[in-house]
Amino acid sequence: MRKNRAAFASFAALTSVFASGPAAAQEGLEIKGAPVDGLMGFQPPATSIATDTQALDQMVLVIITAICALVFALIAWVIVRHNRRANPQPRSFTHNTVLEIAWTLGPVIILVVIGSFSLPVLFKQQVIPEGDVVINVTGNQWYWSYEYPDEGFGFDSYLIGHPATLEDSDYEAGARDYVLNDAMVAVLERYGYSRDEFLLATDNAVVVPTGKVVVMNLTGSDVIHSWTIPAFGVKQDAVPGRTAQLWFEVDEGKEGIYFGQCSELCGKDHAYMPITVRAVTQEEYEAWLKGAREQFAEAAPAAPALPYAPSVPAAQLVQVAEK
Ligand SMILES: [Cu+2]
Repeated sequence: MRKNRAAFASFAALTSVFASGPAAAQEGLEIKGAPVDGLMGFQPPATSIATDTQALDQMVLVIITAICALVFALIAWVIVRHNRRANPQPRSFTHNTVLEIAWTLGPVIILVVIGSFSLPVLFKQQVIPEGDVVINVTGNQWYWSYEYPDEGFGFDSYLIGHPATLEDSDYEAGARDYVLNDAMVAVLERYGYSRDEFLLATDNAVVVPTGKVVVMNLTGSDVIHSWTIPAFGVKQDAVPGRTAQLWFEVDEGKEGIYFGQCSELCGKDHAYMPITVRAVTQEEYEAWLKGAREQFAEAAPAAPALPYAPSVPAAQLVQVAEK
C-alpha cells in the first residue's frame, strides 16, 4: 500500500512537471537562474565571475581526476605485484632520492599551476570596482531589506507565502503560511509566478540593469545571513556590525529572473528568506526606478536603525576605508 502511494506521488510529480510547461514569464522576463529537477552541476552563468569560477572548477576537476587515477593505479599495482604471494622476499631499502624529489616537486608544480589560474579569479571577485549601481542589503530574521542609497528609497523583500505577502482573502481561500496548496498557487500567480517558484520567489525583487557594475554593501541586523545568486557566482555573508561587499555585472543579453536563498543557517525560518533578482535592460531599469521612487517613497527606510547599518553611499564607505 505504502509503495503504491509512493509510486503514485512520484507519478503525480512527474506529470506536474510536464503539465507546468516552460517557466512562467514575469513581465516578459524568463526565469534563467533557478534549480531544475533532476539536473546536476552549476546553473548557466550570467556574469563573467560565474563563467570564470565554473571554468576553474572544470579545470581542477580534470586535474584531481588525473591525480586520483594515478593514485588508484599505483595502489592496484602494489596490491597485484607486491603482495606476499607474488613477492615473498621484498627488498629492504627505505629511501630513493629521485622518487622523493619527484613526489615533492610534482605536487608543488600542480599547486602553482592551479594557483596561477585561481588567484586571478579570486582577486577579480574580491577587489570591488566602482559601482554603476549601489545597493545596500540587510539580512533580517527572516527576510531581506534593500536600499538604493543613490535613489533614496528602500524596500523589504519577503518570501511569497510569508504572512506579509498574504491577504485576508487568501486565508479565507485556504492559504496557510509557508504551505504550498491551491490557494498558495493562486497567490504565486498573483505575483506573476507559478507553483515551481514556491520558496524561491519574493514579493519585491532586486532590480539591476545588465551590462552595469552592481556593488552591494551587506550587513545583518540580528544574526549572520548570506546573500547569494548561484548564476552570478557571488556569495557573501551579511554579518551584524560589519559591512561586507560583493559585486557583479550581469552579461548583456542575459536579462531574466535569478533566484538565490539565504546561505547561512540563521534560525528557524532560514529556509524562508529567498532572494529574487530581476536583471533588465538599462531602459527598463530606468523605467522601474521611476515607479519605484514613488512606490517606495512612503515606506520607512528598509534598514534597521542601528549604528552600523550601511545607509551611506558606497563612495563614503570607500572614503572611510581610505582613512
Ligand atoms: Cu538568513
